[in-house]
Amino acid sequence: MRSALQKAFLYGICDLGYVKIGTAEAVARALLAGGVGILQLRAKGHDPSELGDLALKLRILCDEFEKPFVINDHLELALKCQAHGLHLGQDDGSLQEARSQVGPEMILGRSTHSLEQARQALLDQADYIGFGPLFPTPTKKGRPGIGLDEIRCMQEEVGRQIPAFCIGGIKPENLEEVKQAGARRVVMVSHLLSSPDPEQETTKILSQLS
Ligand code: 3NM
Repeated sequence: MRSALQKAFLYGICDLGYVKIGTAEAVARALLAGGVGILQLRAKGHDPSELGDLALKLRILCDEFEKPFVINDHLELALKCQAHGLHLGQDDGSLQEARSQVGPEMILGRSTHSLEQARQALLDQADYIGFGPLFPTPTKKGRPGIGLDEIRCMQEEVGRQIPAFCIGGIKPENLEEVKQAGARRVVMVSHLLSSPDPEQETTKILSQLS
């Protein structure tokens, strides 16, 4: 799945803040069919014990589409469902420690919120980073937007070496501006999940990225 990660330009997140557990598999299928290159299960506030069945279904689905499946936060759950990746925030411990627990194969992603954190994640051998939130967003409440000024430098220094996905408040209305600022890869959560047709919307956004 590491080579699939290199080819991922649109990162989809099945976020249980927007999608009910019962419809999550269908929504994930729509995102994958629409062309997301990587899919994450994000379930803030849910106990991992509620998520085992869904995580396994999504991992199998991602196998079918040959796209990496990433679990946000929950290392044990990632191991249990044989996810291809684990995504960790700045407060979720060191990547080195996580690596020692998940073994050499698992993709490790890191959220970064500044150029300095992005550089550090590269040094810490993250396999990819998220970089944001570019704009304030209801999906990650209480965080100011970091703006677009550091994107180009981040892309040059970090994004040339590992995939770097800009994230946070990205919508069709600002996608061109985000690209002009130097972003090559993006994550979109609320826009895709709130769309009446997530598959078609994903395809449309993807066509604007390449
Ligand atoms: N992580 P939307 S911003 C999940 O900056 C997440 O680390 C962020 O959702 C970060 O596309 C974010 O709805 C929310 O704004 C992205």
